[in-house]
Amino acid sequence: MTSSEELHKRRLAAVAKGVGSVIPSYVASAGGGTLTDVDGREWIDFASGIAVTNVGNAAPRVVEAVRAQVERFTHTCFMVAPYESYVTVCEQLIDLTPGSFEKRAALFNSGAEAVENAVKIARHATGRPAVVVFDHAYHGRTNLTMALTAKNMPYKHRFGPFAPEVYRAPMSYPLRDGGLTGPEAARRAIDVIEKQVGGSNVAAVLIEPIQGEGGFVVPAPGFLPAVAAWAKANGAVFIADEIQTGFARTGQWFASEDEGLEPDLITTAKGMGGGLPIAGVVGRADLMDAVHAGGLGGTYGGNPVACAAALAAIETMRELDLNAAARRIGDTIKAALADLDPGVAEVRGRGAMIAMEFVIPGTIEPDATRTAAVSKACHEAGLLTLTCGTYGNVLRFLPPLVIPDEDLRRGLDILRAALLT
Ligand code: PLZ
Repeated sequence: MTSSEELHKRRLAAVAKGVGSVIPSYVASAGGGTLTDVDGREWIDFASGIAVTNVGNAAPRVVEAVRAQVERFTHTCFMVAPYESYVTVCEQLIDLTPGSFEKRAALFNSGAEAVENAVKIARHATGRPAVVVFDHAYHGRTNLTMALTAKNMPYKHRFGPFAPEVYRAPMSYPLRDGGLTGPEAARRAIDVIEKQVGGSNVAAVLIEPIQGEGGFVVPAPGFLPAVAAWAKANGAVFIADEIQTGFARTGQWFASEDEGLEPDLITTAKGMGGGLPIAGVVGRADLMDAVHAGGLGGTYGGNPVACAAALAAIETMRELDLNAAARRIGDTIKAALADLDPGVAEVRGRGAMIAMEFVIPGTIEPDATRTAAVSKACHEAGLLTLTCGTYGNVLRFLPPLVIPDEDLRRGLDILRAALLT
């Protein structure tokens, strides 16, 4: 097999520099808890391809469903000649998402595309222009979703001008907002919205129930319900971006469930497809059906191979009770990191979406240097970890939900050793 070093040389001459990679190794195969690179080195997977392979890589049911579908047909375009699996995936989205009201769903290819479509639907249904997003938010890299995303480097730098009518409100970030309660933080955000945007101009309030790229920020209890209630009272569509949190990642089908939220619309992607690209928007039928026929779509949205994979992934989550698995993984990680070092301000998250935030000891000043050093030490010892956060000072753990206990514990041993470096 060609070595990683050789492949890297070829890559430098062929792949645009703007596309980065976390590790310098090239993958040969991957399973439920580990990746093996072309040099035969094994990596414990605490990344899941950024919260995608919740059911593991090459999950048996997904492989079988994809193989069977590819043999039948690979693409007709649902807008041209429809097929059953698209309808079934929409039915599953309707069943699995919170909200007892009548729902409809539509399928797309990527998270960013789902977010763009949710905004299109909200604007169309309300006839209003403004979209409210939050500090530290991440919603994608397309033009509209760059505008919705908070962080300049690397996502937005010199890529403007951005789409208009996007307004940013302060987030509830318990470690960094002086300990505001959820309702207090919501009041602060609502003040900004009312004074700077005006309730009657707001088409949608868009928020990640637990922020992903922004630093695994878990808002204080009561924040999300208060923001959702404000949206409802003001005729704005409340959209939960569950692209990273969804599909059993946080120990529930959707993180919104933890605070009893019933978002008007939910965006999904990542874990939904068991590794194949598929995304969805699901929510209130009156909003979804407000759009004229032909107003939503795309060549590949809900591609039959991706739909087959999604149905197999959902079946796997049900059969293996991956919600319970996510909660167990979270408990194990939190227990392993309980005796904190003074440079770790917080271990937070829910289910198998856990992170630690590094600060200069005795302060809450972000320590991105130490975060990068610990992450690098993990990589050198064969543990694949990711960083995140507005300040680059958060190390996050997103293992596949099927990770064998032994791999999880080996990974945590590596992490604990890396913390000593
Ligand atoms: N919304 C909440 O987490 C994708 C981005 C990685 P796409 N997060 C990983 C990167 O650096 O590009 C994400 C997300 C939330 C939307 C998205 C966008 O999903 O499938 O990457 O378009």
